[in-house]
Amino acid sequence: MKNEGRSASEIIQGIKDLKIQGARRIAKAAIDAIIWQIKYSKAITLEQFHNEILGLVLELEKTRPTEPMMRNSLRTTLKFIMAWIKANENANLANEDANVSKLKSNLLTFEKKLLDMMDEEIEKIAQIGSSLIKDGSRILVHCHSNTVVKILQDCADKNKNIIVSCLETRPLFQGRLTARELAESGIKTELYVDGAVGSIIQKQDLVLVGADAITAEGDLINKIGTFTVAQIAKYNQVKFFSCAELFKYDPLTRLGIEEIIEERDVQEVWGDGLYQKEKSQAYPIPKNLKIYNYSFDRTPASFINAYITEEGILPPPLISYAAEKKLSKIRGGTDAFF
Ligand code: RUB
Repeated sequence: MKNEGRSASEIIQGIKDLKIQGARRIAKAAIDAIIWQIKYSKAITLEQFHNEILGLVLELEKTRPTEPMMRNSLRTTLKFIMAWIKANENANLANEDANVSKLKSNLLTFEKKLLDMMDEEIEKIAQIGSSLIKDGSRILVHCHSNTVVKILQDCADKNKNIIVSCLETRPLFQGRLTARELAESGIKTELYVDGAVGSIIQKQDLVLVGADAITAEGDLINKIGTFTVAQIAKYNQVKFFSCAELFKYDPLTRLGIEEIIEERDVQEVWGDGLYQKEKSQAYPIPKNLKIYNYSFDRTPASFINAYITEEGILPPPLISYAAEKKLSKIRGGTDAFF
């Protein structure tokens, strides 16, 4: 999905509507929105420019509450602006207008480097992940993770003969998107309803899922149903891996702040209900029926064999150390990438 050329408000709407989905795509789209804002900003003072970006950051963060990869990217951006202003306090520039232009140009470079970093990370994860998968493996996947798809495509590129079982992933069926992408890549792909997981787990060699958030304890927040899959995998001694950039780590969880689990419109659940032929013909939700639509769930670290990250295969207890090291390097100041 390409976001280039889309305005910041189109990107915001695209994330809300799930036209842009998957944590890394969302994070990249958020950076695209910042780049758009830099290009079209009318700010002529540093304060105006900072406030413009801050306003956009707050709007973007509201689109999907369970997305630390987006939040980390956006907060890194704010940190860059603050560090830049501090570092250039005594700059002998002719006027504030020139200061703003210089900041815009430096921030643009910074954002592009963030995007490059994310592209390099997924390539590394694909290499590391595919090296873990043996020829002939059967792999179970849940929902749609761009990172997992990339690993599986890398297996195909290396001529590994794999069979992937995709779970459909109610209520919005992102698992079908995974199935389509894999089948189109020439990978042997199967599609099952979510409830089939207990029946098919024993023929799987491993489970691969993505990650929306990773907590300080090494717990995983991912699409609803992930915890069920993890429990069934553990019960059947099938290895369970989450494939994730370290930027999915949420540093606030170290302070005891719980990751918010996004709740989405209940029509997503009812709208595709059993009796419905078309969305417009949905039966109204019966009075007294309470529907819950949690988008994500939390899988405790003890159910996860390891995270496949750009820095290697890390067991859950090592994640917070590796991720905080990375975050502090990138947020260290204006010269993080220079
Ligand atoms: C997608 C989902 C994915 C993670 C990781 O949920 O849970 O597993 O976001 O994806 P949604 P990626 O469809 O609600 O965004 O590997 O692409 O970052």
